[in-house]
Amino acid sequence: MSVLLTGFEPFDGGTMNPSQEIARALDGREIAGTNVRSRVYPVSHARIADAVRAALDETRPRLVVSLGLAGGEQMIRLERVGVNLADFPAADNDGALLKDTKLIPGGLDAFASTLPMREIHGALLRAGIPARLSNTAGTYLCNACLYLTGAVLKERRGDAAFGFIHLPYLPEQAAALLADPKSGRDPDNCPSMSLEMMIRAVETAIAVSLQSNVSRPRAASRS
Ligand code: PCA
Repeated sequence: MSVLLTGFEPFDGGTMNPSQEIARALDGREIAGTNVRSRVYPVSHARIADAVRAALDETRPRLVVSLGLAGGEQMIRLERVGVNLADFPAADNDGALLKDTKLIPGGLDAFASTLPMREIHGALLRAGIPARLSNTAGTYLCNACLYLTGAVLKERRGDAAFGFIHLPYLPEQAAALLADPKSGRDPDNCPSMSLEMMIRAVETAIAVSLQSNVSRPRAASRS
């Protein structure tokens, strides 16, 4: 039984994405006796559903923790819900700029994360890591990842717990934005968090989820 940890490739002209760095850093690690297997998803409406399906089929996880960058966010953001809507603030990496589009026509309106978000939140704060609960993952690819993970698990009758965590910029990204006058970044509001702290946050989220009751063992017939 494994943990599937997913990140996203860089997007919107960027060259880094903390979620990709964390997914790579933790790939193959063991947390609370469970092996972490990582995948990096494309920032692409056309390709994300197949990528989610392939990752779930290849790893058959008991727990799915997905990560993405929320540029400008000040802290770790624990997403509680993914909605059936693509309404992009910017074009994706294939140049698609979707508006008012269902991720799955006729699908459920939303999927709620089944990670123990309240416990994760408390554990992060106790570990000295700023974090907050969030009721919207936006309407871009991170929301699509959360919604589609819920939808594919339901389709496969999977019982893995799943959820999404948004991350702030890495310090290097914030510094590059502040160095670029064209970025329009306000020096009074350009937060970031070290990779080391974000890795600790994700390790904590995985450990708390594995120790909680929500990640029930699979039925023998499907394992
Ligand atoms: N963040 C974007 C998509 C990929 C990522 O890392 C988002 O918040 O939707």
